[in-house]
Amino acid sequence: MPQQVTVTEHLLLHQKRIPGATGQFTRLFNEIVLSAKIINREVNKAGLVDVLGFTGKTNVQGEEVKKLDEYANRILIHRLARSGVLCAMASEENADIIEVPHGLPLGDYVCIFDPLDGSSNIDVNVNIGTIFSIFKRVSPEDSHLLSTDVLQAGLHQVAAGYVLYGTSTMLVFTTGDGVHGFTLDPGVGEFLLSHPNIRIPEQGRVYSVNEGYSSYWDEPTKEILEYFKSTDNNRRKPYSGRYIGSLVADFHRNLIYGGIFMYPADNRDPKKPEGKLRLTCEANPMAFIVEQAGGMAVDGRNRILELEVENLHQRTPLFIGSREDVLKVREIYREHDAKG
Ligand code: AHM
Ligand code: MG
Repeated sequence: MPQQVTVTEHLLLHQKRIPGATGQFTRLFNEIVLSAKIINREVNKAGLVDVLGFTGKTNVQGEEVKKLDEYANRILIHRLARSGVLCAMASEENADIIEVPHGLPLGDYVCIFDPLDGSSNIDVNVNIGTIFSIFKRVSPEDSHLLSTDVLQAGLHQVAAGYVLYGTSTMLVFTTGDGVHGFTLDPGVGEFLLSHPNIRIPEQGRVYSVNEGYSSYWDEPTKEILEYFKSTDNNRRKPYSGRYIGSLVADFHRNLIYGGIFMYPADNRDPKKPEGKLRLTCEANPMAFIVEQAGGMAVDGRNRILELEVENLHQRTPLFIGSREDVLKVREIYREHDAKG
C-alpha cells in the first residue's frame, strides 16, 4: 500500500530535524493548509453560486477586485491572526501591514500572501492560486514590530509555497529543504505527498510570457524572445510558447516540465516600469521555490532573492525557471550592458 504521507506528517518529521523547534511553524502551516482547503471549496463552487463577478471596488493598485479574492483574503487573515504565532501579515489586497488584532496571542513569524492570484481567470474556469511567503521577525520578540521585520529580502524566507486550484488542487512548498508537492484528496480532505523532492529540468522547452506586450519591452527582452524562438539556441529548435496568464499555473507547469516564465519590465504604464508582478508576494516566494528545485530567478540582471525590499507593493521584472534558460537571460542582459 502506498505510504500516503499527509502534509502535517511531513511537517512533523521536518520539525523533528530542527533542534529547539517549538511547533510554532507547524501551527502556522496548519492554518495555511486549512485556509487553502476552505478557499478550494469556494473556488470549486464558483461556477455554481453567485460568487462570480466584480465587486465594483478596486484594490490598492487600482485593479478590479473580485469577490473570491476578497473571500480568500478574509479567510487567510482570519485564520492566520488566530494562529498565535504571527506578529504581522501582509497581503496583495491590503495597502499596509496587517497587525494581529489586539488581544490575540503573538509569535515571531511574518506571513505575506497573495490570497488569489490570477483572479482575471476566475470567471472562465481557468487555474488560479494562493501564494505565501514566511519570515521570522528580526527585531527582538518583546519590542515594537518594525517595518524591516516585514520588508526583508527574499533570501531570509524560512518557507514559501503556493496552492494551485486546478484539475486537482496542489500545495507545493519549501522550507529550505527541497520542494515538495502535495495533492488534495477531496475524499479524505487531506493534502497527500504526491511530488517529493521536485527538481526543475536544467533546461526547458517552454517559454511563458505575454508576448502581446512585446512592443513595450526593452531591447534585451526582445532579444531574449528571439533566442527562445530561434533554431539557433541551445536546443537547436524553437521553444514552445505556453501562457495561461496565471502565475501559479504557468510556474507550476514549468517547474515540472522545465521552462522559463517571464514578466519583463515594460514601458506601457509610466507608473509601473518594473512590470506587473510584486516582489514580496509573488516573485520572492516563487524564487525561493525555484532555487530549492535547482532553478533560478532574476530580474534580468540580479538574483530576485537578493533584491532590497523598499515597500510592500514594489514590482519587479521576473525571469524564472530552468537554470540554463535563466542563465541565458542574464547573459543577454550583460552583453547589452557591456555595449552600453
Ligand atoms: P493578479 O495578482 O492581479 O492576479 O495579477 C497577477 C497575474 C499573474 O498571475 C499573471 O502572471 C499575470 O498577472 C498576468 O498578467 P497579464 O495579463 O498582464 O499577462
Ligand atoms: Mg497576484
